[in-house]
Amino acid sequence: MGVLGTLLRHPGDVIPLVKVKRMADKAKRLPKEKNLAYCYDVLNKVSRSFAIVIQQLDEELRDAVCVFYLVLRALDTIEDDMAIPIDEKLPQLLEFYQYIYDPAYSTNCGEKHYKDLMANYPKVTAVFLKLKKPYREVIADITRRMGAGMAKFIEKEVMTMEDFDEYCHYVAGLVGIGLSNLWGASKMESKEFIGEEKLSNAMGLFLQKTNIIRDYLEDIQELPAPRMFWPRSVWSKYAKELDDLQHEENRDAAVQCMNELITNALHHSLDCMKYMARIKEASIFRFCAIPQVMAIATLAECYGNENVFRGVVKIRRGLSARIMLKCNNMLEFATGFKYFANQLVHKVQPNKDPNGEETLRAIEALEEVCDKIIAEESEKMHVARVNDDSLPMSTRMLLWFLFGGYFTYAWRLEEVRESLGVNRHAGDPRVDAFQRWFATICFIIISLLVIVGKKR
Ligand code: D61
Ligand code: MG
Repeated sequence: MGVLGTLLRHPGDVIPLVKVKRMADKAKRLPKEKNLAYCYDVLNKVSRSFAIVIQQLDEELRDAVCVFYLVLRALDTIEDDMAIPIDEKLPQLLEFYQYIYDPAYSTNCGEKHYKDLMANYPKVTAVFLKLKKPYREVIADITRRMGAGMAKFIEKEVMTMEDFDEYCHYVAGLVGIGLSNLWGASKMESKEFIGEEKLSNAMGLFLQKTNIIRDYLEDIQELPAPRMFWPRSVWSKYAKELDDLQHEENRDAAVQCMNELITNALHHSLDCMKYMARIKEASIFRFCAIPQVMAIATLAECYGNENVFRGVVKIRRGLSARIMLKCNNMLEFATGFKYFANQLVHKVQPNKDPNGEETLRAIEALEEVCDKIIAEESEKMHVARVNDDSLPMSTRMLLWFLFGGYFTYAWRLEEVRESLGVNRHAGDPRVDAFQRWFATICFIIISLLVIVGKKR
């Protein structure tokens, strides 16, 4: 189906797509300083979606998070390059956290934009070295731990569910932990975020597991050697070899296997909701919320979907644009989560799927939490609206002009009479005096009301 067909089916996508295109164009405008400009340019090239959410962060954190991303992306490029022999890769992964302080460090690995990043790495280092010390320390600490974890798994197969969680902790959970440390160090969020590992880890696991599930085919077909992250304890229930799942004759088993992994990933969603509920600052909230809602939308799209074993399954661009615009607060976030949880639950066939019942339970628990948050947040908004008894600006102005007019009229009664061709002394002076004082008192009261602006 072409672009036009998609838009005709989803006309509501058009405006979000235009708005997000504008955001993306804005994200492509580069800073003046040349090293910083390189960082944002290469960020846009290696990750369109993270580029947009990083660019909308507050100035205080933007460059630190951009560099954090690029440092880890560089480390991951070494991990992912299947052409590097293990005896060279291992020390590189273990020592990478030291290279990030070396202004001359660069290397030749990866492909396309990743290769470019590795070749121009000194530009990233230049920006890294200018970051505040607490930010540098967080980045170096996470890089060290991630490199050690990647090294551990370089020859180790993901066998059990514990291995799966451990690997995902190294490559993504640690990102969540590092980000929490950055939030705390910036003082934009409470210092409780510093050292918080459980919920921060879950944020990463949910995203990484979603990627691993979606990318089955791409990873298994990787050249020169396949990358495999699906845990053996799960896939071995459905096939002799993980590779077999890509073949047409094993489609049903493959889909059931994937569904089991999706159900496992869904178990992290409750901790993700808890993490999100703790965030106060709006740009950090959006930064964290958007990837999470994208992830649950991707899981809903993949669930029961044979196409995962035929090619790349992605959410509609229009849908991802709508998600980007509807992640501004806890109410929108819980509403989005619930929407996709609901899409997923409608695909569950408990009699056909051996894990159907468990999936239903996981979704039920998630929907319950979403409903609770939606109710609480709607109530908060309602209370805020009721307590907000300030008069709108337009009403204040109107009142002020009306009584200002009356005030002027009362003090210039004689001129008014004259201009109407009446004798200026035609009125009762006592009534005139009363009008002047009455208008003055009214005007003072209204002026105060306009400034304070309360209804009651
Ligand atoms: C809040 C907001 C964003 C979060 C978060 C909490 C918690 C964790 C994460 C982002 C990280 C999620 C990673 C999910 C995507 N997976 C990958 O990119 C895999 O590589 C993992 C190692 C490098 C991590 C790089 C990274 C990613 C996102 C960041 C970040 C660093 C720094 C700051 C903000 C976001 C995957 O990569 C393959 C590819 O996409 O090319 C892999 O090799 O498995
Ligand atoms: Mg990797």
